Amino acid sequence: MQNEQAVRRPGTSALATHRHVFRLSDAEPYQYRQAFLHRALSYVRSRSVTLASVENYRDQLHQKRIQAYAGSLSPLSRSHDHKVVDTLTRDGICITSLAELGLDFDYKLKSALGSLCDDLQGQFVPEDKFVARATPAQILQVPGLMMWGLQSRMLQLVEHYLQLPAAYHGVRVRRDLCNLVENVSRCWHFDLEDDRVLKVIIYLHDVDESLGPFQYLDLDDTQRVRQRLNYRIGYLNSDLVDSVVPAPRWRSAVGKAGTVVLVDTARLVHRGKRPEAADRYTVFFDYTSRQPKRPYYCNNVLTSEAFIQFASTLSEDQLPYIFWRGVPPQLER
Ligand SMILES: O=C(O)CCC(=O)C(=O)O
Ligand SMILES: [Fe+2]
Repeated sequence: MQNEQAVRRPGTSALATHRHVFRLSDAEPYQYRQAFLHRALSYVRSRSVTLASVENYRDQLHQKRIQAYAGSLSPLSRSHDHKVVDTLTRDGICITSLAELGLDFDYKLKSALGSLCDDLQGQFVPEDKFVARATPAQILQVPGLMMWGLQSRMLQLVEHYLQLPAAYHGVRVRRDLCNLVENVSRCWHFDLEDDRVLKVIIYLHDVDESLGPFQYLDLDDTQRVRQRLNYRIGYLNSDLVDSVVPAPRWRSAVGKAGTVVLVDTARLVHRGKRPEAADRYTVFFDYTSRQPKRPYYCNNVLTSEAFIQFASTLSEDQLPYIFWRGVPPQLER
């Protein structure tokens, strides 16, 4: 009190006076904490402002690129192709068949794929994993397989959907084991590589509910999960998804051998259902734009050497589809 009296100045209130009794050394930690909090808050604020403006800027650029590319798209010639692009645009998914697309695998491709599937049966898969994947060498040995995803009608469909020049990430031939493992792509998720990620999934045998169909939530239910679970990235377990979208509303892409599921895995929450009756055999062709939002998530299916080997068979027009990060110097013509 004496101390307080000592520092009280005429005309100041008790509260103000009280403040004066703090010694500088008492105030330091408080000031330090406040300054730290202030700095932390303004950092968070500035970061989110920056991120939001970067995001806006990116969206504007993206729209400009779409507008600039619109004139370069050659018109689709088949009515079924229009239907595919319209359905994909409206629903984020279109389920059709090789025959309906008029892009059936030829005999050589079919029989080589059959042998590859036999080889995959012999491939060792660790207990905690669920996929056996064809190696780059095995993929290149299937005549016409890598090329199937680069044929002009396929690219036309892809680019009409993406509305941008496409990057082709290649082919995956996979055997999904009938086992109990339920993690990563067997849990609900979005793919993050780009604003639009187009996967063309081909079933190599009939796939029913028990054989691990591709599963997805429609756009409205996807939106529900996004909002209610504040979901952006990562994997969601099925109980959590069930609490927002009950399992009877989950959609399964079932179909005969030769079924083609064209799906935007960045727009729809999806997963591969765990096969319960037998292994599932599929071929996946993957596409994004050439300036994907998160290029670090884009995995090359082939090794660089295998890509260069494959590229030696391509025309100049086809190179940018696979070398969207830039054509290697040894291939520049
Ligand atoms: O296995 C499946 O059906 C889906 C796999 C998956 O999530 C994907 O390719 O993005
Ligand atoms: Fe996925």
